[in-house]
Amino acid sequence: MPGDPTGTGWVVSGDPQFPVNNGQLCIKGWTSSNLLGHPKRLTAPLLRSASGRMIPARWDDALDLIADRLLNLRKQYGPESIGVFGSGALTNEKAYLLGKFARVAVGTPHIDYNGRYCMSSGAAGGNKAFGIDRGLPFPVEDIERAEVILLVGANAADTLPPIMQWFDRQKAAGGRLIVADPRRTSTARVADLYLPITPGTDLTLANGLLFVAIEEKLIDPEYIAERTNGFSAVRQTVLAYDPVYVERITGVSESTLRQTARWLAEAKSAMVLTGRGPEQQSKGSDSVLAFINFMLAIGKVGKPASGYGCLTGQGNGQGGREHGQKADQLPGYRLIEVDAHRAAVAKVWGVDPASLPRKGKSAFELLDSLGPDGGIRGLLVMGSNVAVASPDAARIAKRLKSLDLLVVCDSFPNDTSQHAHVVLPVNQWAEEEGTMTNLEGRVIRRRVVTNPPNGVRGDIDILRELARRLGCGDRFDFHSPREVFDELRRATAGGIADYSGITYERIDAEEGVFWPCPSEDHPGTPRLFADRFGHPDGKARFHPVEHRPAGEEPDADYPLYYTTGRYKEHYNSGAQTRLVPELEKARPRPRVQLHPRLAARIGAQTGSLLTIESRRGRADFVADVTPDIRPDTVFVPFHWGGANSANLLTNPALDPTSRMPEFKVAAVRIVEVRPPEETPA
Ligand SMILES: Nc1nc2c(c(=O)[nH]1)N[C@H]1C(S)=C(S)[C@@H](COP(=O)(O)OP(=O)(O)OC[C@H]3O[C@@H](n4cnc5c(=O)[nH]c(N)nc54)[C@H](O)[C@@H]3O)O[C@H]1N2
Ligand SMILES: Nc1nc2c(c(=O)[nH]1)N[C@H]1C(S)=C(S)[C@@H](COP(=O)(O)OP(=O)(O)OC[C@H]3O[C@@H](n4cnc5c(=O)[nH]c(N)nc54)[C@H](O)[C@@H]3O)O[C@H]1N2
Ligand SMILES: [Mo]
Repeated sequence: MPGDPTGTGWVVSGDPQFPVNNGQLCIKGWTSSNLLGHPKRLTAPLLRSASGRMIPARWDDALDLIADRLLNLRKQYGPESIGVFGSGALTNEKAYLLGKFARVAVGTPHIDYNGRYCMSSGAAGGNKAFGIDRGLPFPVEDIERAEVILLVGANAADTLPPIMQWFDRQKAAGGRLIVADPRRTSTARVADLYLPITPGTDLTLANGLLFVAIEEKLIDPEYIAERTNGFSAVRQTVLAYDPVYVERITGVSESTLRQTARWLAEAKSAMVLTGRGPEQQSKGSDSVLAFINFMLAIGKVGKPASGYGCLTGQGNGQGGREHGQKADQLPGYRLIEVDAHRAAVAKVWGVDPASLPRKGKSAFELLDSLGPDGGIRGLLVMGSNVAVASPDAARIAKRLKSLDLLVVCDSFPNDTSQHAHVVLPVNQWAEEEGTMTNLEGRVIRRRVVTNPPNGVRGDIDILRELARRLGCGDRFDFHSPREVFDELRRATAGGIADYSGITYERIDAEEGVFWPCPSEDHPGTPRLFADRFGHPDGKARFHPVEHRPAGEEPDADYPLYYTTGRYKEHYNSGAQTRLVPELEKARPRPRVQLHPRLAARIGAQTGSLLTIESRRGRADFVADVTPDIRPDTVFVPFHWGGANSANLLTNPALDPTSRMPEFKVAAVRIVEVRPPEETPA
């Protein structure tokens, strides 16, 4: 095919008319066609034989076996012995159906998803402060018009390349960009001001910004009085966060702190946007609240081109958290512990509200309960490679191995399906339709462009067929994503994330529709909070939050901060991107970033092989010596499993509100340094 750079017969290109990316894609996007006809693609269900080998099987046999084992577990140990694990990679339709499957067909409370590792702290902060969680309460085009933007622990140049154009235009228009990150990332390099923050201290930084704003009379008393509640308690708390104290904790100098506060507060329009840096901490939701406190106090939320936003992660990171695959949620962003919410959804599902399970375990807690002693003996995984993505990965691998039944639905074998008893091969993105909701709350469509290989089925078909075998066929008789979407619309009606006015036809005609959209003649809601917040009184809420140490701080035994994140060329657990030759060639393995001063102290250079150890485990990484990181911190990307897994070392300390694990802070030591010539090729 002409102009086919991947040689796959397919060309993936952006739509220049689409208002979010204006046609731009990242390297993972335009090489993704490699995955459609990939030789590693799963094309038949696999069953583990008595000898341990995986053997191809007929669909009916695989589905019968799964249903049979699930029924047995349920009979012997009760429905709570079965867990379900979903994903922000699933379309809205699949996420919705998976939540219903767990609660209605299986009857278990234990369903959660990888968004717990991703969006849950940002979501918890937004819900508490604003009464609504939508990643960005405004369209991305507003970024261009913001005079000042503070990006906290978000490396958008690598993780959201198509969005960077909005920051480029913002800067071209004279705007200022500030970046807070322990590493001088490619995003930090284009910033006007860079804050080399100590890992795990974002909350203190934000309280320090508010201290400065109060001291320098930069706050907006009128806005605070009219649009918010609870400022006095926050004012009281932040009085202790003078710049000298803040510098000691965060490593950000007094002058830089004051400059940041002034730029943001004095601008006509300003934004604070957070990524996983401040969120993936055992105080992630309080860190988010601290930044929101500051933005509310300077009167910048709900004003034009202003506000707080959380940069959503996965393709459907937003929609994935709205339709009930989270342990505490039901469709439409309803809560499973609220009786009125249970009743509304039960009515659409045609079940007795009392039959709906209550809230289940959060992602890490669910995985850590696998096996006979934990009580969850069977697990269905749809769209996550939990063996690589979870903190303290060796502990989770052991848990996976102790299951009576592990079912993995995926297009490729991965580090998790290695432990499975049954693997079911599913469609990929280009082979099925459905909807996704992007970081702006814009519901968009996924379209079919090619047929799946023979032998492959859709996730929705799998759920229907399993539900039928579990005796619930009539409630899961869906033969297309559209049919699921029609029920989703009804189930979300009246909820916070109300999709009832959204149709596939409208999405096509309008370049996506923003929720809430309560009726077909409602225009959708691109901008939230201009007039009111989501709480019943329409006001935003301040929350006093205090500094506290990370779950584990460096000490004499483990003297270094360990933090983790991403490369531009790989995606999450790497299950797909490690299969794409161009990406694998560009980044064949993880490297540990460390500062020249630290390298000199331990006798390492670029290319040396370092053995790094935490209280959970040890792993070898090739050194990448660079001044672009704090001297007290090492950084490793988490896209690999096995012996190269960053998560062998991470600490599963959980945020008490969001139950988000602390991927961004642990304490480690370097126990061995081998010279570059001993590094395996
Ligand atoms: N190329 C690529 N793009 C992706 C993904 C991918 O895997 N690869 N994944 C997608 C997903 S699911 C997500 S959630 C997003 C994530 O997007 P980002 O949030 O941008 O990604 P991360 O690299 O996890 O973390 C961002 C930065 O946080 C910094 N950091 C570490 N510790 C701290 C801290 O304590 N405080 C602060 N302020 N910063 C800290 C890291 O140095 C890193 O540069 O990316 C999405 N896009
Ligand atoms: N140390 C450390 N660990 C982290 C993070 C970090 O920053 N540091 N970040 C965390 C974050 S933000 C995230 S989001 C997680 C992500 O990590 P994972 O949850 O492992 O997500 P992916 O690697 O995207 O894996 C998705 C799997 O689902 C499959 N898949 C994709 N689409 C579908 C579908 O439609 N149906 C089915 N059945 N399967 C599908 C893919 O083939 C792949 O095998 O990792 C978390 N883990
Ligand atoms: Mo994520």
